[in-house]
Amino acid sequence: MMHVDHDRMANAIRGLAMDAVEKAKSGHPGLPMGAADIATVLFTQFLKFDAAHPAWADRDRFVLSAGHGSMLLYALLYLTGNPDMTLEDIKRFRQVDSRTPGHPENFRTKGVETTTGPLGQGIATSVGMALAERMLSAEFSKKIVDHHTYVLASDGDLMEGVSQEAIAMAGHWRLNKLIVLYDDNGISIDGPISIADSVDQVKRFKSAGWAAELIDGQDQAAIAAAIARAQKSNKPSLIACRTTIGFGAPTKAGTAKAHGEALGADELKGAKENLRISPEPFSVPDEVLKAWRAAGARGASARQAWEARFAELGPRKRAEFERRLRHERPASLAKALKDHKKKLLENPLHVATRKSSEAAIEVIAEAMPMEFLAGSADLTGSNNNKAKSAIAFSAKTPKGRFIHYGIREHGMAAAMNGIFLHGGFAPNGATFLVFTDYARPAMRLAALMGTGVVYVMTHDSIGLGEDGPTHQPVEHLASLRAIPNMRVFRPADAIEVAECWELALNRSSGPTVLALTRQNVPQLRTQAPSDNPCRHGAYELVAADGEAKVSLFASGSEVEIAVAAQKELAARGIAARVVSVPSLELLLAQSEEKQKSIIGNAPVKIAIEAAVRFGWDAVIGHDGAFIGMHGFGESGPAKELYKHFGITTEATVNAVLKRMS
Ligand SMILES: Cc1ncc(C[n+]2csc(CCOP(=O)(O)OP(=O)(O)O)c2C)c(N)n1
Repeated sequence: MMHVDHDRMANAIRGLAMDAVEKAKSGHPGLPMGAADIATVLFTQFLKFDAAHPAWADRDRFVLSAGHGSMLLYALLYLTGNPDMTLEDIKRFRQVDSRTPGHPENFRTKGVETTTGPLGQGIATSVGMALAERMLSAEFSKKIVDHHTYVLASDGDLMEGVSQEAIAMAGHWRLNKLIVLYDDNGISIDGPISIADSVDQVKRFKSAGWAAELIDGQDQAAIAAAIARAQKSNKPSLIACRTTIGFGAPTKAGTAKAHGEALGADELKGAKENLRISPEPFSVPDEVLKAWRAAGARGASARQAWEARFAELGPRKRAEFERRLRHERPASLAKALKDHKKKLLENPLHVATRKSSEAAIEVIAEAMPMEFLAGSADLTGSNNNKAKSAIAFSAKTPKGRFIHYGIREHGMAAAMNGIFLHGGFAPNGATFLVFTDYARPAMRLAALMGTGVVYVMTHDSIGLGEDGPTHQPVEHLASLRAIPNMRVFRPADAIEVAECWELALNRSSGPTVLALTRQNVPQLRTQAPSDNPCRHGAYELVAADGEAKVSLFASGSEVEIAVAAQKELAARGIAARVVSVPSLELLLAQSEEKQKSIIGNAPVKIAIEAAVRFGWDAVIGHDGAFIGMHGFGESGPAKELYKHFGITTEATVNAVLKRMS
């Protein structure tokens, strides 16, 4: 085969990026042009991948954390021969329904490992990927799992706070197969980085337990030598690659003008002349394309060798590995939870839902001990999501299945995305519900990408008591429910907790929040039908005696209040029913007919939830009564607070009487 030199291969990336951005009149040419040498060295000499099989389990992962430079990734996918990326796709950059959207979307484009664009998310997600690799490798052996996670990160990625959480975790866990290539071009949108930042990134990473060095990111030999060193390190590695943004552009190179807009006809012409590439848009010389295709097929033999090793595993181990990667649950899970519910009916548990969640977790962890991967952001004893059998994960105990994430809610949520995307685990992470605010950007991405992660969010209302309004969520349920594809469950008792856990673990198309109480609640369910009524979001828990005049809707800890009010109303001769609503948005996603059957047509509709009203009008109507919070909470014992804010049986009964008079 004819030898094509590195520069021509790198310039093919530059040419495609410039042309695609120019055609779309939108996008970011600067990063692909500056980082083309890094990408070319990585993809032609180091990255273990087979372009024809982008989902091969033991491939190296490549995360473009600086998602705005998406044309770098699309050019690489096309050049290396990913079957789903054609030149036509490149020409449709940033168009509706294209495989080349503004920022990389893993659910749209094969070969894109994770969705990036919100800066910092990619690097934080990659820590979860590297963590999953470490764990799965320890379990299934290096013969089956042995790959690197490479990240291309920009100044913006490293300025975002979440990157600090991520690098601290990776350093602490000694994730030495994580290699971050930092596109150190000193430029962001507003101009030189120096106007806003003076961090020494090499020192910063070193202090977090990384190997770190600064190299010339336009020098292919230096890049290759640094990656080779990083591969041998016993620490995660940062390679700060000094580059020129918009490399090759005659007047815009090295300036913020190259960052985020089309170069314009003259500048583009000049850049192509400088780089000695054809003025013809989207043209890649045959021999250059061939050289790239050869690079894309370079890993085929490694993949085949892996397949042979995999075939040597026993059939059970093979099936287990494949099931785990498909995010399917073992058959034993359903049975274990069914038995658990049966036991609860025989011996009811009148405890906080965080405690009944702990009881469910004991059963779940026994059914899926190696894939159920819990963790907490330093609230393990309060969140109650650690199974007794689970030992802590650490650099020395990679088979540990409980992760002490430290006080890093955002890093935890992003890492969970990476763990899920890597495959092999059902990750759940815990903190207080109010601190979902700290994890929210990663939770939103989880919903967008459809990662089946579970958030165990305890202390879910004013019911947490004395810690006061800083710790008492009021708007969080509504705001989480507003995220498309986010499922929020607020179970009322031990049986619902088990049912919601089952639904959460079987959901591989999106994330689930389990909102759990600090305070005790009674077990209200006296039956556990073989199907799971929580799957409709709501169901009638207590029927009215005769035709219902009143429907009481409640979630979580307030279902107890609804049940008590129903009894009191019955004593006064008023027929009321109670509908438990573990998931409001799931109820509202049911068919019209199903919703009608659950919501019913009693003339008086009341909702009770120790949170803001937002969202409940869809069930109770504008004229329905809402018993809940109207502002922030207060510090005090939980029982006093419920009285103080009027979230009581008495207030519920009075609201009914007022509406019936
Ligand atoms: C969380 C977040 N905040 C803001 C932005 C908008 N944004 C896109 S790129 C960018 C900065 C780009 O600077 P740098 O990371 O150095 O990239 P380069 O200029 O090298 O392409 C910003 C602020 C974003 N994508 N994500």
